[in-house]
Amino acid sequence: MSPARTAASTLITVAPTGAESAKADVPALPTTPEELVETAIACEQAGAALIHIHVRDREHQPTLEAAFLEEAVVGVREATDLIVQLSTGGAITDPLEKRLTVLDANPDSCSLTCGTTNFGDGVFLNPWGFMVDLYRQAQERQVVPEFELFELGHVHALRRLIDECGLPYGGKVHVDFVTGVPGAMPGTPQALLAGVAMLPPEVTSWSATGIGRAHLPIVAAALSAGGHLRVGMEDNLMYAKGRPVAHNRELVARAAEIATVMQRPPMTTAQARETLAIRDRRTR
Ligand code: KMH
Ligand code: ZN
Repeated sequence: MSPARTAASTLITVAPTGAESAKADVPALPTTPEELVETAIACEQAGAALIHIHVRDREHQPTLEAAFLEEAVVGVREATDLIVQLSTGGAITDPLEKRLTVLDANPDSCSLTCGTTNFGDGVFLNPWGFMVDLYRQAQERQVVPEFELFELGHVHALRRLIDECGLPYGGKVHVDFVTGVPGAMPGTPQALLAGVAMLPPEVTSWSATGIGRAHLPIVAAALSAGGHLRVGMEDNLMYAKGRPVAHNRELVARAAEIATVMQRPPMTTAQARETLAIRDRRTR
């Protein structure tokens, strides 16, 4: 995509929970429906416009069961104007068939990872057939995908996906670089910029996140290069050296502050909905 299309404001996504950390180890992780909604409200007030959701069951374990997903979508949608994005990645142990059922919960957006990748000691599976099935389902249901890119090869796979399946619902193509996962693309400005340079011209916006200690360098690099931001406890549990994150709001507020200093203040939810061409499913 061309630098001329750099946005004047910053889309801040919050990914508050993820599937990897245990509530027992990280009590501040929002895992109940009440905690998720409280987090969503606080993060919207702090500058987030999109929430990337993984849900937990009553034992705080990651789940893709429909009732929990629907409860989260309805709860956040009723309480905020955030774009509600459900993870279709789930946990690395989730079967592909189960991950394909996520769109039944009627989200505004869904993640769509553009290929298989190392994921720490495990493997995050995203075979081509799964990507195509999920993409076609999103197109049919008018759900806007966020293409997750963990590897430079995923950028090339996105090219193939667009060639084979066309554009998403709404015509906008938004991608998110997930950098710093052990074994995947490193969380460095150099790797991020290499990915940005490879983006197909159909891409209309991109964001980036850095896992763990890559968090702040990637915030700075993405803002400098005209990108948007994803922050949250799915990706980073430390606010600073020796100081755990107490609430997702802190990460959103800091990202909003840095973006404002960089003259690209946080996007409103209305601007974000327009930027990503989100179909309005709000009921309030
Ligand atoms: N939890 C990871 C295995 C996504 O949400 O789509 C996958 C992930 C990506 O978090
Ligand atoms: Zn996720």
